Amino acid sequence: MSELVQLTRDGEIAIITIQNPPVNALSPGVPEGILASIETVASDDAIQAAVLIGANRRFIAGADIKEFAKITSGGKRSIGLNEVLDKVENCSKPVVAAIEGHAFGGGLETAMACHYRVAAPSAQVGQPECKLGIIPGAGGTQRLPRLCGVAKAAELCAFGDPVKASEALTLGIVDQVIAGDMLAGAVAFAREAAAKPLIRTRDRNGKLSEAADFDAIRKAAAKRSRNLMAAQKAIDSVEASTKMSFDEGLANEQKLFMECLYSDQSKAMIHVFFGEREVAKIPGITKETPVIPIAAAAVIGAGTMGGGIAMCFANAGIPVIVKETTQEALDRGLATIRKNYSNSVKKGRFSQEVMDARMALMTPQLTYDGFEKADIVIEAVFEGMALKKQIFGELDGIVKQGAILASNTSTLNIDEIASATKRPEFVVGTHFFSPANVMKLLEVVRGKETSLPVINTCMQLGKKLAKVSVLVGNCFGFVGNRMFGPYRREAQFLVEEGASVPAVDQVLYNFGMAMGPLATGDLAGLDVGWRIRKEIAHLQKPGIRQPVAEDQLCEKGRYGQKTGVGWYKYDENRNAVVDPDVAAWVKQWATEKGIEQREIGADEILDRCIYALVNEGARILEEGFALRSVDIDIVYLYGYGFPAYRGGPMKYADLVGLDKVYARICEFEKQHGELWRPAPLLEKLAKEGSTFSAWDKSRG
Ligand code: T1G
Repeated sequence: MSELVQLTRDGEIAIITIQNPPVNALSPGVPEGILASIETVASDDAIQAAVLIGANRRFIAGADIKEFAKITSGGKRSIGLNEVLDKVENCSKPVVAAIEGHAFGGGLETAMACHYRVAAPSAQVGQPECKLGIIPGAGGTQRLPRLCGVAKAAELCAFGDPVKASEALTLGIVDQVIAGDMLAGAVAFAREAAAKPLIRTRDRNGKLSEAADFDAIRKAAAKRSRNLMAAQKAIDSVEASTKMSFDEGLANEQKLFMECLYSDQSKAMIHVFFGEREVAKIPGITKETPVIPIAAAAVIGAGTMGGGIAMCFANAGIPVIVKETTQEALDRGLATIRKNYSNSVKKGRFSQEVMDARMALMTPQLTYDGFEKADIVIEAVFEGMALKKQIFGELDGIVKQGAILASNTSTLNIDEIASATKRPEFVVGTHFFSPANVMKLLEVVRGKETSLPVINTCMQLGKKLAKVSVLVGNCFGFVGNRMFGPYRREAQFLVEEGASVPAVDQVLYNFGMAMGPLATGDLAGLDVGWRIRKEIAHLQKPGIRQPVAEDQLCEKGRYGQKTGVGWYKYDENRNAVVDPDVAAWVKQWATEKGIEQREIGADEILDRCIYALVNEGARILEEGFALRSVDIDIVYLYGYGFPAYRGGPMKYADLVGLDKVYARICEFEKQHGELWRPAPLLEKLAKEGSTFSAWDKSRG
């Protein structure tokens, strides 16, 4: 028996225990161990039934995702699970799956091949494969509809959301919910089952004839996961279960599974799965690195960002002081917070009691009273260096030693802000994204003095605030905004050169971005970039082309949604309406600048915008302002609406091929000059036929 699967007995009941920490994935050796155990159960007359359970109160989290690359690189034929599950299902003795923690993907498929399933109240089951760009590949789309009905099975496989044990019981996925000692309860259940006739899940065809509006489910899946192939394929496979025999359905599922597995979408989404976990690993930070306890917080500024940040702390149950300079500003800030919470209550996200409890954790005030008790203070005031340094100077005299002083600046120099204090090792950037109570990304900006315990604390705090924390370096715009500059620059240049505003946005929207670059400018406020450009105008290199259109729009007071006009006009429901005036003005501004207007195709629009991201990303990596290319990808997925099925800008470039990306950028350099000078790292990797992912690995 492999050490990954243990077979023990409790009288006439066999206990098959999966022990493959941390999540009991079906790594090589586990399916084999299950198979050997089942063969023993079937052949030993002393055994009446069996329980399949996971060690550490965790059932099986699915196939070993790390193995997929071996399949797509030709090193391995398949996950080889179907043969094993066929043996489980055809075992002559009842096999009971005892589910604690997560039964996900191949884990649920294994449980459904068993004859019965019992679950702990806190257990969750699900088919999240579509979040990896694949579909269930071991019978999930054939056995699940037989247990919970066709429509529900299609939804569970297309959306990938888990269901709790109580709902799984109602749906018929599990047969009993057992509180307390799971093993004892499962063994007792198995004893009873031994006396009952065996029913294989594959034979439970009753629910296959239930009505299901597959087109409605396809539409809902397309709305929720735009352009995601796996979601649609999963629905196709479940629908096939109503038209084919079990074995035909299984073969069809395998075919669709392989189509998805070999797709770029799946490679991208598996990259994201491991990337979300990789970004939390910081060289030099270990389990021994101290974490500063955060039991009380304070936020300076109750504006859009300050208010959203305060909500994050209250949502996490951490008391938070909210300081403003005027009562009017404080009232306005609190009113916005209250409105946001009321909207959530109206939408049934949580109760009025929860809202009241969160509001009660906030202390709005005009003074620094109580700041001496705060474990972290986050400054979220206007983007002005002088004001920030004044505030950090004041905080330095008030806040207790050992507390963290953080700035929510989105562009300014953390070291310069820290220089206003005598404790730069406790100063850090915590760059939230608007709306801060919604957006999942948190850029943790390390200053040159910022200590590892402070970084460690902020990375962990991000998790507590339900954020994805990414550590970035202290360069202008850090990672996200530094790359966003060239991306939006190219979008403006393309419009000045003749592309229409909606055309540019539509190309990036079709690519999968949540919103086009120009509409995003209108959402964030065109004046934000305009003020920053004016602040740094003295830094601009002479002779380098600068976009003109957005500054001109701002000169006209067109800041975007907040003024009702920007690149677009906005109706009373904030829907964007194309404004022909803008096209006429841009034509005039371009002509004044001697910029020739021409027909521009979708490929050029896409490549200039996305490759501007990639080129700047490569510069950030070689300058050391991001630890790994995957960190940049995660920043773009959670902060800038980059589609997960593209993997992020750096992974997308890898999938296109860095040689092609480099060649295209060289073309643009010829046409548009030094703004498009390829980053040396990109040039190097392209010429070596390598990838950014390989570069990450090479840095260990
Ligand atoms: N394969 C390989 N490694 C895995 C893994 C998996 N399925 N799941 C987790 N890990 C690693 C993870 O990278 C991390 O590693 C460590 O385990 C702890 O994970 C045939 C084809 C179960 C909810 O999609 O959702 O089955 O960073 O930090 O927060 O049809 O892990 O420590 O080195 O996430 O407690 C379908 C994926 C696979 C579930 C636990 N299954 N896992 O969350 O721990 S495809 C999934 C999760 C499949 C079949 C198909 C979560 C979790 P490291 P963690 P956690």
